[in-house]
Amino acid sequence: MGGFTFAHSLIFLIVAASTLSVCTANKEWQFSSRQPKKTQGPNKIIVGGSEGWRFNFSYTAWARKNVPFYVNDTLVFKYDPPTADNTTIPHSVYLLPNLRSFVKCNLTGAQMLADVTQGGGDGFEFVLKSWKPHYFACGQHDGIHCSVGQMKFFVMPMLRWY
Ligand SMILES: *[C@@H]1O[C@H](CO)[C@@H](O)[C@H](O)[C@H]1NC(C)=O
Ligand SMILES: *[C@@H]1O[C@H](CO)[C@@H](O)[C@H](O)[C@H]1NC(C)=O
Ligand SMILES: *[C@@H]1O[C@H](CO)[C@@H](O)[C@H](O)[C@H]1NC(C)=O
Ligand SMILES: *[C@@H]1O[C@H](CO)[C@@H](O)[C@H](O)[C@H]1NC(C)=O
Ligand SMILES: [Cu+2]
Repeated sequence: MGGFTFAHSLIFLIVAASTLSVCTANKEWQFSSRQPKKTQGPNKIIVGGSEGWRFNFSYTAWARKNVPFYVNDTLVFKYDPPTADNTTIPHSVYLLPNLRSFVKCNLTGAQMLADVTQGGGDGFEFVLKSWKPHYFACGQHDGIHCSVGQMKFFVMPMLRWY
């Protein structure tokens, strides 16, 4: 029984030591992976969450809460297509050329990504393909949805660390 105790103490020490080092390694991994957020593969992000793409919701605040965005993430814009009885407010998705146009909600020179019909069903999907600022806005009513309706936001996608 004397050998038993010694062997077990030794095993206990080894097990305790290795558990401790695993814990330490784990903590270090968690710490180093916190910034930037390390997630598996590209994400699909619904713009506005459960609010979707609508008038009177602050997408600037939404985008700020949802950073970081990554290259190859997909943004999903969900909005009702026009109906025959005109009960929906039609929306669209534009990419504005620069910060100045974004601030002023100036749609001249903007690129239409999705028209009023494309937000239905599973929504309109846009993949963030490049590492540059993307300025999004609704193009309806000459920029009124963008300015008064707050239907604008920008994202600067980061490169994901695999
Ligand atoms: C937007 O919000 C304002 C102020 O709360 C409200 O008066 C207006 O009816 C809203 N417009 C739409 C289209 O929801
Ligand atoms: C819906 O809007 C269209 C175009 O503005 C108009 O021609 C049509 O009469 C409207 N329908 C109803 C039911 O108000
Ligand atoms: C809107 O943008 C266009 C193209 O960038 C520019 O030529 C025009 O001057 C701008 N308009 C205003 C009111 O800033
Ligand atoms: C984005 O996806 C493409 C195609 O799958 C891939 O070639 C590229 O390396 C990805 N870029 C980043 C930054 O993850
Ligand atoms: Cu709109």
